[in-house]
Amino acid sequence: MLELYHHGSSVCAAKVRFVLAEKDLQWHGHYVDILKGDQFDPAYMKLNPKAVVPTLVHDGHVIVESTVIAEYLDETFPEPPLKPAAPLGRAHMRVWTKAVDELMHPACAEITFASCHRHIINRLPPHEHARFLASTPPISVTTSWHERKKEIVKLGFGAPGIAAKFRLYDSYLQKMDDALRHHAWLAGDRLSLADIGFAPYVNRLDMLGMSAMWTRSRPRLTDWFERIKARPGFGPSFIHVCPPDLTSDLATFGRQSWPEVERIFAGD
Ligand SMILES: N[C@@H](CCC(=O)N[C@@H](CS)C(=O)NCC(=O)O)C(=O)O
Repeated sequence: MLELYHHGSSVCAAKVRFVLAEKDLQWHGHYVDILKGDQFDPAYMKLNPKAVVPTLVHDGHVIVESTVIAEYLDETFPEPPLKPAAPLGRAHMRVWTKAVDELMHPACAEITFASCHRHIINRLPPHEHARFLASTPPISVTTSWHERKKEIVKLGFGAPGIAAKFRLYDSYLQKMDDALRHHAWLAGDRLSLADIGFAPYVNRLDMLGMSAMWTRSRPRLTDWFERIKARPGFGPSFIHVCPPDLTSDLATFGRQSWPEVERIFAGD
């Protein structure tokens, strides 16, 4: 049995849901509301000591780290394969998935909190707000997330370094557009874990109403995302699983944040 601990707006959880959907695997979900602090429940932290989602439990075996989970699922359930057949292709694919883990994800966490999630956290009653911000373990989304989350919840776009995260994100949108000049998908002619790894990060901007970051000037990326959205697993993995109030918060707060984003790129 496959059990997934996940959350509606978690990019890392969306990656795993998308793999499960592409492989047509049945799974049982446990919803962990990371905006209310469910991830800090000691029972959950026994499964995932970083207090993050997702966590996969397969026949009682616990597997953490979304990129590791994605590869585990691909090896355990090989059809259809989501890795290029040749070692060189797999190396190219892993350069993309490594960039997701090392660069895109930390940038996405900051962008999402500065644009939207800080407003949701700031709606918590004072005692829950304080407990929520105190609970992040020392090693979590990043090794500085405990302090950084507090800072971004307080200062939003005023937190130092937010503009750099948007620029980094933007530079990867350009790398994707460039790569798609040579083949239909990021690591070759077939959808792979590289595309599945990046799809949640492009979708995050889309749900924040920030798709102009690629639709205005990156036609290959625009086409790629249309093809991602056309896959049968996209709706169930990315959209339907996100509670309507959270979808609405992402759209509303994202729209309010857009002028700040435009200011960042106008300063280039
Ligand atoms: N490297 C981890 C990162 C997981 C992660 O950062 N998850 C986020 C949601 S996408 C989370 O659970 N955040 C909890 C928090 O901010 O307290 C993975 O790929 O699984």
